[in-house]
Amino acid sequence: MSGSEFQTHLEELRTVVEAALKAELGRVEWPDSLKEAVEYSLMAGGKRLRPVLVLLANEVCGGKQGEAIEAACAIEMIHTYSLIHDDLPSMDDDDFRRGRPTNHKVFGEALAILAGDGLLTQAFETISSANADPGRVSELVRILAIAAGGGGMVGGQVLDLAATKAQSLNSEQNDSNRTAETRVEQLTRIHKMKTGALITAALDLGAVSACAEHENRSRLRRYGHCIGLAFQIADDLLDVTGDQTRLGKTPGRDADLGKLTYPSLLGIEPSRARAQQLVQDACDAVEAFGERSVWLKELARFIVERDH
Ligand code: GRG
Repeated sequence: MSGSEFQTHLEELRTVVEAALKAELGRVEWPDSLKEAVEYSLMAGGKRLRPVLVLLANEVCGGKQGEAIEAACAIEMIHTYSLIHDDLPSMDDDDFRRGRPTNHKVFGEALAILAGDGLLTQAFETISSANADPGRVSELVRILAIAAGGGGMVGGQVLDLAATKAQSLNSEQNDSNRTAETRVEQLTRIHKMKTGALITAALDLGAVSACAEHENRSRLRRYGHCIGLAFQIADDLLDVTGDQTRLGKTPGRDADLGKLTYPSLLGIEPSRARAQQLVQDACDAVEAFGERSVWLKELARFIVERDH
């Protein structure tokens, strides 16, 4: 399979996701202002990585796309809500996202918070109408809730905010008690929760949609764990080396906010090497799927080679 075949397949899956998200938004009866604010962020492009992972995991387990599409939409809704809230002045305070001004810059803070809330709750309505038997639907809901909640993304965000605050206090006091290795461990824990939990859940949702057996679910979760961390390292590297036009957001924010990042702790080249090793581990995790694992392997490589 060539790189262009992979890009074509990726584009096909993104088109399916875009159409399904648009249809979901079309169904809701919300105040116009809320719908406009939600549509502004949800339909602003983005790589659609998480829903594509749901569809690829479903595909590799021999499932039908129609049984995974609600889970794919739901996870993208959760992801978009997290970006809207993350950009708020009380969090990362960012002005630019997905190539346009952030939600609160256009609609104001109150509506941006409510747009996030609307997306979070809609995600659960959407996933609960998945085309599956009730036992499987409840498992899908459970996977998404655990990954998005306090033990996953929300908890990771809390730890990240606390670490950023501590980091700025420590640097003021020139506290060098903690070793780089301890900080890398701390950073890895934060990212496993903040970014990794949702990425791993995407794989599991796809597998459950396809009624995958226990071993295949474990393989996909292992793959998700590796690409989740690789994704975060790549994101940190892009913040140092990326270009605003391609990124669609402001580079250099991590340094401005005094955030712990892999390049600041390990250096640029060792961070790249770590990401490459994780990609290799991810590919090994799905080796047992044989030929069918090809798209997942390509996606793992794309995650670290991307420029946005
Ligand atoms: C506010 C509850 C709450 C959580 C926020 C994930 C997160 C938690 C915030 C995002 C902050 C951030 C920029 C993290 C770096 C990794 C990341 C999730 C990048 C954005 O995801 P992409 O690159 O974005 O998949 P697109 O726009 O392509 O969907």
